[in-house]
Amino acid sequence: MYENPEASLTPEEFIPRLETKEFGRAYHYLPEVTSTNALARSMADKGGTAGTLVVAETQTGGRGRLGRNWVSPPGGIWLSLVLRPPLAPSRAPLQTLLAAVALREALLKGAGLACSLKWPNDVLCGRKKVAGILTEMKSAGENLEYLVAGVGVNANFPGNLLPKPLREKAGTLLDLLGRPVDRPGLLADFLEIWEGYYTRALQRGYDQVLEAWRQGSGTLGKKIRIHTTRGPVTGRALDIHAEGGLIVETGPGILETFLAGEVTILEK
Ligand code: BT5
Repeated sequence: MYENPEASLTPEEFIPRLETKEFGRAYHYLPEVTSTNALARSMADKGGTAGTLVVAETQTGGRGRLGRNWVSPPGGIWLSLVLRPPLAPSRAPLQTLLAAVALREALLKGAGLACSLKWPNDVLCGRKKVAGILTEMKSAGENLEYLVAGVGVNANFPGNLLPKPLREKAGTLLDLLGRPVDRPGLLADFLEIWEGYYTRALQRGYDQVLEAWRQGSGTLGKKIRIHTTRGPVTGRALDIHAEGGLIVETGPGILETFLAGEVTILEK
């Protein structure tokens, strides 16, 4: 059994590191939970404030998009943050990009890893996915009541704890670095950078997020296949749209914007 030698994410070890104003200030740490997103949503339903953070050491029913499963052994960073941005529900995908940009920056700062972003919600190091984001929301008509941003980072566990079929595509920070990362420090940095992007986006709009996403992207410029509800479509990923969709040239001079879907990159 792999023993984890580094600091834990208990409030005692984490809170002294936190320098945010709101993000993570209501901190709920659990050794085990079904899904931090499910718990954060129920807290938000009961009035949980913006910035409420749920972190678990392990999840027994971690969720990906579209009902998929997220494998969450101990040693990862499994978190969900409650947000209440003044944003039309149709623009909620921007919050996924915003969290991805902040996580990429935190990984560079805290672990020295230059990762790339894969639309819409993946963080890759090399060709392996080390983190994923699941943004869920509750809206009341034209208004967003709350949004729960769930982030899973494969931090301090070896990749062989993941099921075999996942190992080719999934990586962990421990395997990449050959040593554990400082999880409380990385989480505190991430929240600080995330809050910075979030606050600026609310004040001045999302241009800075889109620009940082373009710079960190490993998707733009590539030939891709996008799996959508109407089947697979092939083309070249050209740009990110102002509301977070992916603009793809699907034929000579034909540009289509996709708001959701699963992307496979077809070239190196
Ligand atoms: C995601 O979904 O990438 C979103 C993952 C969000 C997880 C966090 S953990 C904290 C919070 N609470 C939750 O319950 N969820 C969030 P998607 O793009 O659908 O990718 C899911 C797919 O990634 C699965 O179908 C697997 O193929 C693969 N996968 C599962 N576990 C993985 C892992 N630990 N690392 C890399 N890939 C994984």
